[in-house]
Amino acid sequence: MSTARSTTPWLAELRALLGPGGYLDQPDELEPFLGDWRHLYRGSTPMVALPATTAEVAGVVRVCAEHRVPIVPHGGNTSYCGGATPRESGVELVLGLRRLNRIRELDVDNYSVTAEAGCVLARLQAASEEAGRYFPMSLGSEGSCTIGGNLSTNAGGTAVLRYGMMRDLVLGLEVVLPDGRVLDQLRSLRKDNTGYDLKQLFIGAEGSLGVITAACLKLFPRPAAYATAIAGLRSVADAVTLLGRLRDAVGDAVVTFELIPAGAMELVARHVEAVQLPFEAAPPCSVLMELALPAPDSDLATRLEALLEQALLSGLLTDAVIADSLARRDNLWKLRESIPEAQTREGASLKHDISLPTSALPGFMTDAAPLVDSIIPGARLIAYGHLGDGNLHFNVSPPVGMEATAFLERGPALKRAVHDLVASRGGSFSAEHGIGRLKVGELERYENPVALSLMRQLKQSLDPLGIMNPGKVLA
Ligand code: 2HG
Ligand code: ZN
Repeated sequence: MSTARSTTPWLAELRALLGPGGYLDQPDELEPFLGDWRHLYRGSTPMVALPATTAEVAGVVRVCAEHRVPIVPHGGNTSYCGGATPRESGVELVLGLRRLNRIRELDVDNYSVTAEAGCVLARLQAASEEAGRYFPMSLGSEGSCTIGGNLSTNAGGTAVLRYGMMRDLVLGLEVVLPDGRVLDQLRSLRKDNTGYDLKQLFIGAEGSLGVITAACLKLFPRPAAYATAIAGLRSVADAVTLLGRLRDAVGDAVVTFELIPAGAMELVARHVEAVQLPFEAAPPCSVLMELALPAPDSDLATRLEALLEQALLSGLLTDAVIADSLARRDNLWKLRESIPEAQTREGASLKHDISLPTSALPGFMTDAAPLVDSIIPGARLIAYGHLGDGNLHFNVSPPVGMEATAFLERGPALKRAVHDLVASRGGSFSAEHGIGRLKVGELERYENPVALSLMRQLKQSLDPLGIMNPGKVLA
């Protein structure tokens, strides 16, 4: 394959441009780039370009524009929707950003950091920490996902309640446009009212409008005091009430508020070693909550304890455990972060990444649970996650004993019913995982027609040749 293709002019031009070490084109080297980690898609490509500078990215894009070669930007390959996987045609170039990974500047006084797209999230967190600052984006895949991917999918995670999504953490952006020009808006300003906010166009666009090469991101005071607890409750409605009480009492100190239903605890208990369950019997709902303050505050845990005690006395909670050591805190976090892995180990699952106004979640759950059962009788609904910001991973495992194929065949019917219900309540079918290839049809179905036509106009005007990650986000 590589000999036949080596005569293709654009491949030869890219080899000359990038030099040895700047691309991969042998079958075994290409292999890791051909599939997404959920095994939803498997495509093909003749080359993975690995530019190390923004100028090289611009050069690659110019060659591709000239030869009409589609480009698939690729970060840490942790997309949930196949956004970074080439399609099956074999004519798309994968543009790997892992060599473009420098932290260009960390401005302590300005509370900002400028990093390149291929920088792994955990590295940025560590560099911020070393400088006495805090970068709050926090996700299960932080050891391998990259800043470029976080921006391109507008990542969420477990601290959105307090700090917002990736979009909210951006001060400036550098983007290579589909014609190879570089949009340099790497400003580190908190106030800048100079026309349209162009950077926002590229955040969440999954590489369909250009390639994000670097970003200037907001930093925050480093938390010095934490208080972490898990509470058992009877219902999602009670969890929403608890969240209100907590926020009333300690305001923005509430960083994390994650729902863990009994079914999720059972899966973790079955499949993940070394996690200790906090309660003898799993309550219908549990909530992992974490408060944090920048100043040392030995009182924070005591205040949380008092709040939870009050809630217990008033009957809102059925149980509560405060993490009184770092090891216990880590254990609670491991319990939460292990849910996706535990559900995968259990077998097939059908995932829905939904969000609603937090106030609408209890009513939604009341109606959605019987809906699931009516479509797949006996199916196990494991709706968990970021309750504090209204985002639940409404994931379903098969009834015990049901064949995976028979179960997965019911997927489209279930998806339609769940997404229809979400839409009817003013919610979103993609809260934090993006559209990628997986949800292109859902966007067409549920997006407001005026918004959809504006998106198409934008795509057409920025990428008239249609070379930027075609078939992702928009059909
Ligand atoms: C999480 O919050 C991730 O753990 C994964 O977003 C969700 O696997 C999922 O559906
Ligand atoms: Zn999540």
